[in-house]
Amino acid sequence: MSTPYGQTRTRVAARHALIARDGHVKSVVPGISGAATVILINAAMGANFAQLLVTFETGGRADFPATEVETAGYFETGGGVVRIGREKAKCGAGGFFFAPAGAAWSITAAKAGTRLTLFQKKFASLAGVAAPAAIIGDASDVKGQPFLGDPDARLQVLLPDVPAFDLAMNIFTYQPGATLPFVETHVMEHGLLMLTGQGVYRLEDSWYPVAAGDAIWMAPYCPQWFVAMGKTPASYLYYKDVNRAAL
Ligand code: UGY
Ligand code: MN
Repeated sequence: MSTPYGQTRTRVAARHALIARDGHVKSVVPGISGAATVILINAAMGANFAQLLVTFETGGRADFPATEVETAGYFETGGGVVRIGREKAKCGAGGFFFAPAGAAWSITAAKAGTRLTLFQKKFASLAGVAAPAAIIGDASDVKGQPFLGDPDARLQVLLPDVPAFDLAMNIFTYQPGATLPFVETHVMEHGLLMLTGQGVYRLEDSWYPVAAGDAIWMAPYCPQWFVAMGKTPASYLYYKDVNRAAL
């Protein structure tokens, strides 16, 4: 059933947001052409990063110059050719990449209908640690590990979990009925895209029914919890800032 006229599940609060597909409005983003781009989360919302959803047409492309911004990307559907500096590889659905700050990157030969999520932030370097290198990979090569011992809630950590990286991009997959084991409250910020299935997300003191296609922003210290519901597994892709000093 379509959303009743004049209504939406979208809610933008001061420290969290749920963005349902029905409210998407395109932006023109320099560097992206032949695509519909929606800036789902950014500083205008209160976030310290940006989350973009790019849906390519045939011949669409992305060309980003080398700047202080780093980008993690995930192909939900379709695919294309990813170039980061001298690295080049074809990505299909489930493909992902990390373009470090200081490296130009592009996507060409995107298949029509390709859905790509981008997470972008300004890189925070760490004294004495070499900056992270470019990565192009595929989520099917990353084994899901039981989350805090629960085999029904599995986490795929797509980028190396080492101090050089100041961001993480993970996929969390829950069997129906599985939950985050407790209400997390942490300094790390999240941007999230529901990939499959459905469930209920607790954000601060509100509980939201969520399903594939929904995006969520959680500010630092936003209390958060999830339960997967329905008859199929629920999964989400998410961003997290990591590995930097408290002060
Ligand atoms: O990595 C995390 O903080 C993750 N457990 N949070 C979440 O799924 N909301
Ligand atoms: Mn969390």
